[in-house]
Amino acid sequence: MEFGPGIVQADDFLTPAECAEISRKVLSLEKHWEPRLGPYRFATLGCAAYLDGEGDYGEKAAALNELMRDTFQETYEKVRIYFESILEGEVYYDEAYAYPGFHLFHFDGQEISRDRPADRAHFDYQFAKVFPNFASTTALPITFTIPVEEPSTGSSLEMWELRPEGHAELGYEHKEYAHSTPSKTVPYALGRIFSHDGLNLHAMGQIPAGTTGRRMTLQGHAFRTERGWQLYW
Ligand SMILES: O=C(O)CCC(=O)C(=O)O
Repeated sequence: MEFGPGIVQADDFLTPAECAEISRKVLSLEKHWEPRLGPYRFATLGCAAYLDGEGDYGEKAAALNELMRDTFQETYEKVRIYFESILEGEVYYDEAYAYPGFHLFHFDGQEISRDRPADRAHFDYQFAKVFPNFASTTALPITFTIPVEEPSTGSSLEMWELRPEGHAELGYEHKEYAHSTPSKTVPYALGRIFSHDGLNLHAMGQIPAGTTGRRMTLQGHAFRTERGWQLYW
């Protein structure tokens, strides 16, 4: 499988019934959701390196892993088998790292009309926070997103043609770049799995005015290790 500049691999993955069941389970665990900084009542279920990697990532992952694994075991195994079919080598989870988790947003139709994905454009550099030997790995990392519940206007990913080399050349002013440079929209679809290397500037796609409902996605990463590919969040 080839990843790299701008490449998003998309495949059918979960049926609508499986998505509904996962969503039901996530909703039943509302007391474990963690409100996060950001608009649209942003919350997560699970521990994420990009949010928790500078704090107590290891302890937090350990505290949540049993619950996440017991609840979403079938889906995690399906994710593992999927990546084993497109990557070379063993694909596995490591209990010292967090299992894939969920992004949750809620829209009530009253949100400001000019949602701008450029405001949240970013690179997925979080592997550097949780894999101390990341500099010795030459394989590109992988980011994946599976929409399990979509709001009224659907969901998408926004992507710009900017890679880490260009990021450095811009003095890391990537948000200015995103605001002034055209981007490409990758439409999501319920139950499909979308994977890319996370190293193109990207963001959650635009939320059109009047959007209502919940946007729930299963999020995770794969990182190349000596053993194979480790899945984590
Ligand atoms: O929610 C999305 O569509 C994108 C998530 C994202 O930006 C990421 O996983 O890095």
